[in-house]
Amino acid sequence: MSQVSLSRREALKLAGAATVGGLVGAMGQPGSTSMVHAQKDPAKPDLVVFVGDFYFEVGDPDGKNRKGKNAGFSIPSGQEYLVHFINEGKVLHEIHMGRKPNIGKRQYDENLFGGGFLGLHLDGGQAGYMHLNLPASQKGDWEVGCFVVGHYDDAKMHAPVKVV
Ligand SMILES: [Cu+2]
Repeated sequence: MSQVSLSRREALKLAGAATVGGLVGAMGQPGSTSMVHAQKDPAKPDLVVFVGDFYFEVGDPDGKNRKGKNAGFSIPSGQEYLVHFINEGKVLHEIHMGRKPNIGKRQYDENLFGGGFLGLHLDGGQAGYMHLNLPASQKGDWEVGCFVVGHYDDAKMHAPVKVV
């Protein structure tokens, strides 16, 4: 009897080691299809937003099929949503989301993210991801805007965002 339980424990131990080994193996191969991501795969963003001088514009990942400069976009609530922002412009831009723009403070008085996260800064040519999971309480009309001095007010660098 004790012989049987020992064998069973040994078998479980071996199975556990195999699982851990498998995970380490997958994590150790950046770029491979088996790479383990925390959540979403950056190679498959839900939305691509091109940022430029001075606009936000949705398009296909290859840059085609543009939806119009500062035409805006929607973000579904209640689910993970990965947005790839690509600054194709020459200068630094900020990506803030909220409403009630406050030019003096260079941020939105009402922040879509609740205030803990103000925005993403991308130098010309840089790209970054925002991994969102907005609660249903944030449904409604918002805005994306850039608060680099002169961009929001003078260059009108802002676009409507609808959380649905
Ligand atoms: Cu800007």
